[in-house]
Amino acid sequence: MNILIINGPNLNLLGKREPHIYGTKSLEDINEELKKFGEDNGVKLDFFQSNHEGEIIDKIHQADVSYNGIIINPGAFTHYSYAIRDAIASISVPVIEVHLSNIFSREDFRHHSVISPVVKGQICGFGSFGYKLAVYALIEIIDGNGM
Ligand code: CA2
Repeated sequence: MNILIINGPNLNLLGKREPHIYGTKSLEDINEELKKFGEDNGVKLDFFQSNHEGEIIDKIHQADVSYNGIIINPGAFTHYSYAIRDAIASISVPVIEVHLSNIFSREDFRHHSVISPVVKGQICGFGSFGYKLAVYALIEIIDGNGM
């Protein structure tokens, strides 16, 4: 089973600023931990981060033929990128949306996700553990256990 984890803009700065919101781990630390978690659960995880909307869209299109599922934290694109939403809506593989922070306990503009209506589900507020929860959920979905 192959799963792609996509992180959007500014998430390459994790661990460097705003640790009270996003934690102290760098994206490299998180990905390293997730890679091992994937191996322990029989899943090969690949990682992609970009600060550019078009690159994220290209990756989503490519992933439709090369992966069994996608986990995406679209960063601030969550709140306004109809282009990323359309890209997700155009593919067949299941997608799960993850946010490190609880977007509903923050500023009003973060309460709305234009991505949520076109994904299988959203996980937010559990820090980097949310990516592991998403891997568990995708395993259930891909194995056809009725989610
Ligand atoms: O909680 C999340 O995971 C977010 O997707 C993170 C986005 C934010 O715009 C969303 O509303 C919620 C921002 C990521 C910015 O990451 C930084 C990390 C370290 C320092 C500065 C920004």
